[in-house]
This record gives sequence, structure tokens and C-alpha cells, in this order.
Amino acid sequence: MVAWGATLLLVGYPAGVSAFTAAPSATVTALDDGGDYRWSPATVTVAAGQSVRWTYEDASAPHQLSVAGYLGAIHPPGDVEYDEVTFPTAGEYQYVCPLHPSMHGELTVTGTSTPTATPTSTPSATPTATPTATPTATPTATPIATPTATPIATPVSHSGEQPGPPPAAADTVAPAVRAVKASVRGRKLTVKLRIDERAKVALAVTRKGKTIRRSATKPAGTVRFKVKRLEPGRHRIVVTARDAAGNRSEPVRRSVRVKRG
Ligand SMILES: [Cu+2]
Repeated sequence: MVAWGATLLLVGYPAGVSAFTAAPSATVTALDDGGDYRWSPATVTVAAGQSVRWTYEDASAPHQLSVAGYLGAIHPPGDVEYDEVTFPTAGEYQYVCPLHPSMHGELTVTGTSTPTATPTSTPSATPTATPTATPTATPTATPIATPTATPIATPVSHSGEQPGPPPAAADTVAPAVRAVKASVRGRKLTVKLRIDERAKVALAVTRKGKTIRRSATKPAGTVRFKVKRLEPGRHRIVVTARDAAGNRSEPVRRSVRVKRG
């Protein structure tokens, strides 16, 4: 067993708390492209100590991240939660989705990043020595339960490694999404909800891997979405809200059935 020591600093960290956290150095998106599941981009290079964020908002199928010994949660279609992993050690890593063997990417972590804030010392060209030990994440050995049964209701938590108090002025409170009601009349869906502050509200309606999306930025109060001409059958609904500071609500899930005829 190779110990490569990838530290999982942040996992599913709410974006708004990033006031005292460096932004990720790279972002990878899970894409479906009509059944062609892949990570975009499929190759990423960052310096040691930097982080990479994997996002799922654009996905219409469940996906999961396995990289350098880290195994994330299964993210349902359109999930706003993300995985963010910091890589302190140089090396070559594979990032894969255990649910879809076609989803694999190559992450290169180069040698230590040179601190730029030291004006006195002349920054000498740091040779990026890539160590030979190549830890490979195991894509196959992960027994996964049914992809659909993922309650991601747990509040996002961080590992407490951020030193110091947050800046006093920073808005770190996610908007609350309340009283979410989904009703169907004929083939028309109405989703009604309340938000407690101005936010961009996103609706995802998924049936058989196809997702219809709506979003709108609204002030605090009642928000309505209407989706017409839904296919008959069961539709899964996910509502999330994000405020101007980037704080995201927990996803709220509903399910409706559209009758035939
Ligand atoms: Cu996948």
C-alpha cells in the first residue's frame, strides 16, 4: 500500500465560506452528453497544496468521485454539492467515477508551489520533480448501493482546519428554502416555495435520466415555477437556492406522478 497522503481539506464545503479559503485551482465537471459519461476536463494539472473541485450541477445521472484514496458521496443528477480535495503531495492521480468506467481523468500534481509574497528572495525556478510513486485510485473495488437511493441531506461540514475567525462582514448563511409544494394538473407541474432572502432558485425535474431545468433570481418571498407538457410517469424534483454571496441551500426533494392521457 502506498501512502501518498492526500489530505481531504474540504468536502462539500459551502461556497460562501470561501471568504477565508483559497478558491480551487481547478474545477472538473461531470458531464453526460447523452449517455457519454465523462469528466470535463479529463486532464488537470495543479501545484502541490492546491485543490481541485468536482461539480455535478450539469449532470443528469448520478456520479461519484474516487481520487487518491478519497471516495466521495454519490451525487444525484443536478446536485449542487461538490467534492473539493486538496493535494499536498506531488504525483500522478487518476480521478474516476466508480459508477461509470468511462469516466476517468488524469490529475498531475506538480512540485511545491512557490510562495509569491516574498519580494526579497529572488524566486528561483523551482524544479518540479515528479515523484516516481504513482498512486492509482482503485476504480473498481467500490461496492456501491443503488445510485438513486442517496439522501444527501446531511449538512455540509468542514474539517475545521481553517484557522482564524471568518471576516465579520462575510455572509455565510445559506438561503432557506421552505414550504416546497409540487402539484400536477394534467401534464403541467407547478412548484411553489418560499425563500427567506434574495436568491437564485434552481429547479431540476428529472425523469429517466432526462432533466428539465428552470432558474430565477427572486427576492425573499414566494417563488413559482411552471413546467408544461411533462411526460407521463414519476418525476423527481430538486430545488436549491443560492444567494449573492454564493451560499447554497440544502437541496429540497419532491416527487410527482403525471398520469397518462
Ligand atoms: Cu458517473
